[in-house]
Amino acid sequence: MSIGVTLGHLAMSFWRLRCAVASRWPTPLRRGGSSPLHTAPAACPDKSAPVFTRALAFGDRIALVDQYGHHTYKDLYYHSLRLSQEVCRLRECTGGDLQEERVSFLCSNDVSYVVAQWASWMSGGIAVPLYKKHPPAELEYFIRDSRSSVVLAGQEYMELLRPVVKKLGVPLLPLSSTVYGAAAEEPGEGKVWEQNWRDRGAMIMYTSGTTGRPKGVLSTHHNIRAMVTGLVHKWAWSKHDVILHVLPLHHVHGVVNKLLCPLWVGATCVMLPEFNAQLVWEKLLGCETPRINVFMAVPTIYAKLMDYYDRHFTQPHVQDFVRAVCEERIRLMVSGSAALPLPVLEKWQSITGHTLLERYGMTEIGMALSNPLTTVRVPGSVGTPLPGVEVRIVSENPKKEGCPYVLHAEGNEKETQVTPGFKEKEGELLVRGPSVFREYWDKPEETRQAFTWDGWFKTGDTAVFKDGMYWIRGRTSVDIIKSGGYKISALEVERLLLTHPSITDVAVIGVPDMTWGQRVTAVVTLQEGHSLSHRELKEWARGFLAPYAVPSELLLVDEIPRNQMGKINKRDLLRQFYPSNQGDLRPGASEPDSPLPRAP
Ligand code: MLC
Ligand code: AMP
Repeated sequence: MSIGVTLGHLAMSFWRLRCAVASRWPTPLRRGGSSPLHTAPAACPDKSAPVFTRALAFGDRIALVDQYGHHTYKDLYYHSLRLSQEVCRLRECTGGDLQEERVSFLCSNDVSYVVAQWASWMSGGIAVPLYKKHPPAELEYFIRDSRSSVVLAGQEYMELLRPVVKKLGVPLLPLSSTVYGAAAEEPGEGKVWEQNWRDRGAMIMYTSGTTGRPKGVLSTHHNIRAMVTGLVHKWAWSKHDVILHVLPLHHVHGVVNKLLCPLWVGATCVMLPEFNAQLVWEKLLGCETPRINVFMAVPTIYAKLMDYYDRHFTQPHVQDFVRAVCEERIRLMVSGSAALPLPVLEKWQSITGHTLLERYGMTEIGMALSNPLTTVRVPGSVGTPLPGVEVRIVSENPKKEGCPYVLHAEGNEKETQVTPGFKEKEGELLVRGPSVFREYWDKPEETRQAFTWDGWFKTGDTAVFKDGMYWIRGRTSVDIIKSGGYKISALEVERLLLTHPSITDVAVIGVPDMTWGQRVTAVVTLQEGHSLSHRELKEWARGFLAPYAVPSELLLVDEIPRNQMGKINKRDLLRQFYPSNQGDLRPGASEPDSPLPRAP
């Protein structure tokens, strides 16, 4: 969205700033302060039970603040229970248990999302969150691939979804309008949750791989519980916390770190419909209650917030105010999902007084590594393993016999042991632990290949252990691009571009970029006599790809150089076209020439 601000907006911003100065702030929750965790008695004794089983214990506390108002834990619970009953009626499921049928849902970032997620779980289904910015062809793929038996939708997405579900023959159930506003009524007798949740599938989130279409990452309730409780412990979440939520809700960062963690402890989640720099600053600095004291985002969002700051907070007294408010009120600011550039960390530090806490994670494993909450955070590093997480750094064993990999270092929350002779030696990061996913949905072979013979998940990230911390050096594959915190398969974009009638050959590369992390750039050759502008390419590609995967740059060339095997060396390509811009293609990412499908 546009961040150009009218004079009226500016006046409003300053009115809000003044209001914030004048108000008395509550006792600040200081960074590093550790308040006791709220341990509500779980209404369900099962140690893997989902978050909604704790909701009634938090009763009238405010769980969510969105564009529609304030929603208590009780409201969320009862609205979800009603919806789960509707789902079960629709599916005619005996005993009110869908037995892991998939429930896709498309909702905005507001109360409807939480109700749809909880209702999926209450009815015994696996939740499959969809994203509004995916074009219909993508939505169709996710619903079909997950073999969803029902699709739930917020009122605003009914029109978009109707033709998709009609084609697939899947029932579409709209969320009732009462979900958004009215306080929920207690429906009849109480419900006892007797399921054995542990190994039950909870959620499928789609992620891009180097080959093939996106894969559904299936995590169990036990996995999700481990992700949540690890973070709750490490970052000292408490019921007094108030987080500002601005991320999409079809990825682990937005779903687990920013939504399920606060709901687990009885805290409050203030949710914006989407990221907007001006609104974020207003929420962080304003005098509305509940007051935000936790913020998490991808590096691109911090870059965009700083851009807004540079353009609008130019006066010294405003800058002093911004820093004072952030230091006083906010206890934790986290960055993740992509490498945090040092200049972003440093500038954010000078603007707000906060050293961003950088952590590392992945859809398949939740969060694995984190800088500390209370002791020194090391810029550029991603810290040490979270509770319950074990990691290894390894490289391929050149010898034919014995273990297929050589161990450089192995660690857990408490310590890391380095193999003698392997000090500070980079290798692939492996992860093991209760948060590691169950399977790629319907893809047993891909699942098998994603793990080592002895059960460690292969992240595909290059890492090193140095100075007591882990450092991520980049992807082992150049065909995975991270842009705006989204993972994009270069090969998938190439496959699509090759279907364009004017394109004969293509290489998609991730060009380092301070705001986006990497820019998706298409290097293309055209049919003789054809022309193609970037605008035309974007318009065409938007019909098939999510906005973040649409190439943000187009380079037309006469020929794309290939080696004798017919492969393109993308690192060479990057060097050729961007000779002064390779700093972020980090050393050590040992990518051989990447295979590229030939033009048909
Ligand atoms: C959007 N645009 C891009 C782009 N994305 N251009 C280049 N590169 C990109 N990646 C363009 C659009 O086409 C549009 O152009 C304009 O920017 C505005 O689009 P938008 O969608 O409104 O963008 P904006 O809201 O500014 O989005 C930026 C963002 C968003 C950073 C808020 O990308 C975002 O929410 N990222 C978070 C992703 C995330 O949650 N990742 C976590 C994955 S989990 P035009 O021409 O139409 O104006 C994970 C594990 C872990 O990674 O560790 O957490
Ligand atoms: P996704 O597959 O979308 O969940 O993205 C996971 C990927 O994001 C990881 O495999 C890393 O490549 C990247 N990532 C997440 N956090 C960080 C970080 N702090 N630094 C560098 N890369 C990160």
